[in-house]
Amino acid sequence: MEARKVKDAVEAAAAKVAEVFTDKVPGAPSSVPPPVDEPTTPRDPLPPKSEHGTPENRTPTGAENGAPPTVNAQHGEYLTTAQGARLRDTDHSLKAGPRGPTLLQDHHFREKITHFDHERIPERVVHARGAGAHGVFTGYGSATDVTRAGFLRQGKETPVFVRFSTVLGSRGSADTVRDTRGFATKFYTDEGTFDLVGNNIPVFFIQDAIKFPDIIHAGKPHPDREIPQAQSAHDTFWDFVSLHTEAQHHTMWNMSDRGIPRSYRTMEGFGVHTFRLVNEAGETTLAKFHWKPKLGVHSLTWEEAQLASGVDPDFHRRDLYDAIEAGAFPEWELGLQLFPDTPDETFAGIDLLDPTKIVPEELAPVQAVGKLVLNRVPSNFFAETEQVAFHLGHLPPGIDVTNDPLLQGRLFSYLDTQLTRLAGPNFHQIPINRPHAPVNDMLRDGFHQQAVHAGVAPYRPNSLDGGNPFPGGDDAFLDLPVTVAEAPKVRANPVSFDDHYSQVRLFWQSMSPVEKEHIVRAYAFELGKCYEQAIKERQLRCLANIDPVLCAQVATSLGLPAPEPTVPLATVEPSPALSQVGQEWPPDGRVIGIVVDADADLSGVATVRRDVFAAGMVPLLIGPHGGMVGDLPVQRTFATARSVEFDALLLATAPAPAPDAIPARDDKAGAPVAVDVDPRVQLLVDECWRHAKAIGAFGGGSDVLEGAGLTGMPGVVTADSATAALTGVSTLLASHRVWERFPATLS
Ligand code: HDE
Repeated sequence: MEARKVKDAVEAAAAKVAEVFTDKVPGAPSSVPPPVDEPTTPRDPLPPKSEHGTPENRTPTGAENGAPPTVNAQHGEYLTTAQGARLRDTDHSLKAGPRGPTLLQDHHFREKITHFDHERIPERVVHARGAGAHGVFTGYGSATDVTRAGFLRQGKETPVFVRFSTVLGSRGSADTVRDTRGFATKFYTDEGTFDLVGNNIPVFFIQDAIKFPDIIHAGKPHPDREIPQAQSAHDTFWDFVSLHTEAQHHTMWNMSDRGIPRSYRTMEGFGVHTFRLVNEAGETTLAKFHWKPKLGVHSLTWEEAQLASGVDPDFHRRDLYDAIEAGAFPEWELGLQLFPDTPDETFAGIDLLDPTKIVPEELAPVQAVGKLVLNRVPSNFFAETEQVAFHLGHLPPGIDVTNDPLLQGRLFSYLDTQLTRLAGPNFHQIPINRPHAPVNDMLRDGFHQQAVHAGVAPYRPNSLDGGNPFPGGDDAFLDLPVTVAEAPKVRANPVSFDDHYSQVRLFWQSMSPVEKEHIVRAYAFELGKCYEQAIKERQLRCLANIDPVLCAQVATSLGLPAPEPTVPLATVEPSPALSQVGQEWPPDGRVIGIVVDADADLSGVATVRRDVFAAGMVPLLIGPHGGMVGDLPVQRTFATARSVEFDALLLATAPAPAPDAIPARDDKAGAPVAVDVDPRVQLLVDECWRHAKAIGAFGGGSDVLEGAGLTGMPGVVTADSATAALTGVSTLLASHRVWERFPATLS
């Protein structure tokens, strides 16, 4: 039959069905016309949000057999099956009559549902919750004396993909829980991919990888009821860390403000282990990797973290992407602490193979060797952030491993875990994992093989493929001929690993009074959530070995006696670099909430808005309703705004309560107290005050602060002009918070 006739026949059949069944049989094809704005013929797709693309693909895609390279769907005109056949209808399954059963022969139905049924892959066993971004790394050239790694050469630019994560929570858990954060970076270097798989905390809970299942089983939800989600505040976690006391150092970092970062952009990153660098001359140096955020280290308050978990569980993810889209590209410097490669692998008495120890920066300064800028949001979460696969064994020439027993175990685990998670050995061919260096391996076949390999001799030696490929060459990775001590096989740690308390005390002693208060409260909260008395008492015994004041404070909060130390308290030299209080930082990407309504000085607001943008910050106007106030767009309303998303608050008005506003409180007689400012704005001010944020007001906004009794208080600016109010608030923002507002009884 000619094409035209087939088409006519199909249309006639469809008309017949419609004529027979429409409006006569319940469930018959609808005669209701589609909504007017649904396009009925192909048209150009909406422009993409920004120019996105996956890293350049250097490995075969299958294009060599004449097929177009695999690209994202939903660009073309017509819907097709996975086989490229055009589809006429994707809204109704093929049935024996409109009320009949679905026919097994409906390939499109089966293909669509089957694919959907298999959309999910196992989430990561740890670090399941994460957010990624693309960027570029530029070397400073300052590391060329110690490593031959080409990506660290001066001015060399290398594309990167970074994934930040929490550790304990499931994929859908909240971002702001108290936890360690992952900071994993994939450098697509010309010499092969380098994965720096670090955390925002420089030490780890365990000294030997064989304990990893134990700490993770203890931290994950209880196996019977699967609660609590993404929390360490429960019995099994504290049971383990109080028994396995090498975990105490990492645990205190978690209890400090480092456990609740303000943003991924304000986190430090650490490679944790000591690595071995090799230069062109073959000389080796031991090194620890550090990421230093341009915006400084900054954390949430515990109350903010809890609020954010409810009002915006995607708080960190949103912050990262909003900042990139606003052009406030997150930046870090990569730094190295360098140590001579001596046979005992220690520095200043610190065992460099012990991953529960830091080397204070005051003893070994962090030397900047390059800059990382994140400048592109992924196009597709699953394809990139979910499928990215990191591995410590992905090392370029010039960087090698040490015998740290935690690192050694990780070298096994990361490859192993991808085999299940990404379903087979070819995960390196997934676009986000493809190296940018040319690949010429002899790996063949396996599930999900994407490459169409040419040649007949994927083995060595061979003569059939001309002997190719040949190993070696000047640029090849060299396994360093490091001497391995002649020693008996044992299941044991070096004696130097036995000190579990001195560096915890060093961390505690390095904190400012405010940070110490926060640590005490975190222990009090977490242990207060435990049920077992024996666990609380055991953890108090650990705290007694760290610091008697800390122990006494936590004990009081738990209503238990403070025990005596069982080991002598270490004498330590505090490391000021560990505190996040006392420095000033640039305001890039900080968010200023501005409360407006029609009565505000709108030209002043417009000026402030422009100046906030000009300073590289983000203004968000908070109005009584959506849409516009005057000529100004409102981004948040009194109903949608919550204090956590603002780093500082500016009040341009004193908005009257909405007619249905619930009075803030009753007087003793039960009569509502007169409320003359919208209670939601009062709540905003109250929370910003409690969370030690800068608050400014001009025009009518000053009345709100006056009414709240805040005029003249620390970190509160009332000014005649909008510009003066902004200047005052911006100055305060540089220190991140108005620290003196927190009570500080500890020194
Ligand atoms: Fe991991 N870790 N880890 N880890 N880790 C994983 O690998 C593991 C450790 C870290 O965004 C898993 O691909 C063992 C330290 C990050 O995709 C798994 C041990 C540090 C990420 C694994 C450790 C990390 C992971 C799960 C003890 C900081 C997220 C999924 C020896 C230096 C990477 C995956 C991403 C992920 C094993 C300890 C950082 C199971 C056995 C120490 C940032 O392979």
